[in-house]
Amino acid sequence: MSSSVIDFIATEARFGAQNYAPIGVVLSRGEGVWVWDTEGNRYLDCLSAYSAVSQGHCHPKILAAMVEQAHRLTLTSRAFHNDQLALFYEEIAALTGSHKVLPMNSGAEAVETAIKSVRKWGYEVKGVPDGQAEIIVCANNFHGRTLGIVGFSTDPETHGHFGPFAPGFKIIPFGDAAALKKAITPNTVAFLVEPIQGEAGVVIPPAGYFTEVRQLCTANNVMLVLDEIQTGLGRTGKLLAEQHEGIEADVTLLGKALSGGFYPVSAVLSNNDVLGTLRPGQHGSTFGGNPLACAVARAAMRVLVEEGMIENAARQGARFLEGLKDIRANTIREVRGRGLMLAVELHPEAGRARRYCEALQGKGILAKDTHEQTIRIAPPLVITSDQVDWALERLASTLTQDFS
Ligand code: IF1
Repeated sequence: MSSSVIDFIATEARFGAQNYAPIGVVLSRGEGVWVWDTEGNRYLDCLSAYSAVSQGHCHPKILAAMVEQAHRLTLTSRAFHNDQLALFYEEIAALTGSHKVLPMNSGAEAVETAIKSVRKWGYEVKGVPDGQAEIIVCANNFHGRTLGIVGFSTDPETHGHFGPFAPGFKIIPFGDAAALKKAITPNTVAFLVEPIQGEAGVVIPPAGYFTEVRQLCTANNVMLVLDEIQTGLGRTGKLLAEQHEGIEADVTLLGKALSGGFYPVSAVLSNNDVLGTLRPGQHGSTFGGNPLACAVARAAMRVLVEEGMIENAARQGARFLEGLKDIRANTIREVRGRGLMLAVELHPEAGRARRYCEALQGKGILAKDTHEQTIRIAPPLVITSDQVDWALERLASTLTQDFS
């Protein structure tokens, strides 16, 4: 590594909390599917900032919208109206078929907002005794890093030594509708779940699972809250992952690509009166729904649709998945994916996925491992067939490499 790269990394090590262990690359520029490091080396980004840069790095139309709005008005607080929020509401509601919207900033804030809202709905509409609301979640979930959320994580790395935690959460296996049926009680207000478990390693539930989940939630007056913060906005080849299952959530959470990677923007979307239970002064955020966030999100949603990124994700995702499945390598235990949300799980004896990610970096691909044995593959939704084939060549040569 040249001295400038080591300086950046050494300085981060000197001053920064060590809550990440990044791959050894210092990025300085991004455009579309490509990013460049400070040495001028080019990489195909197969992480997309965990699906926040789905529209491609530095999308010119989102940038233009951000600059134009930044010259005019960035933040007013919600103490006053602004001329972007209503337009954002109209456009996100039309796009997703939602009736009520609550804008926040990070994904975790959207999740926390949903938890507060469904509890409030439980007490004030469903009639659950105060303080006894139960929310069902799945093992191996990932919904963010706030204290409330890590309290119902099953990953010791995520919740270890952060207690004590809030009560009122039940954990069941993902993909098991019978377990959900058994866990529901009269005090259950919601089932919070990812349509596909991302951090767990792109875990796709059995066909028909969400049809049963939808029926169980409806029959028991339980709100189905789908965390589409990673799966949403085209990542799986449809606008929302729920569409693969032909169901509709009661509450949908969006984040990440809602801003195309330009700005933290998240939203809680509801098709019923869950959000209607909130009264002025009962929830809020300094930056939630600010004009800059709304202008950026409007442009991010517009280019996603107008430039056919969702359809491209379906097309290129199918190509990518087939190409990964064609790789003959005894290191591969399983290849999984839907749209451009893909993962390669390695056999334990193949060694840690991190080593393969480091080898991929040397071949011009940036990918991230998850839970030791799995390599996630999630390029921007603008990827072309040639770029998919380019990436597959390098993945094949890396995965057939013997790291013993
Ligand atoms: C990190 C993971 C992915 C999410 C889902 C809510 C959130 C996330 C389904 C919270 C965020 C990020 C967080 C980031 C890495 C990344 C991640 F590895 F942590 F688990 F994508 F899989 N729901 N995921 O995936 O959104 O508050 O971050 O805006 O914490 O390292 P956020």
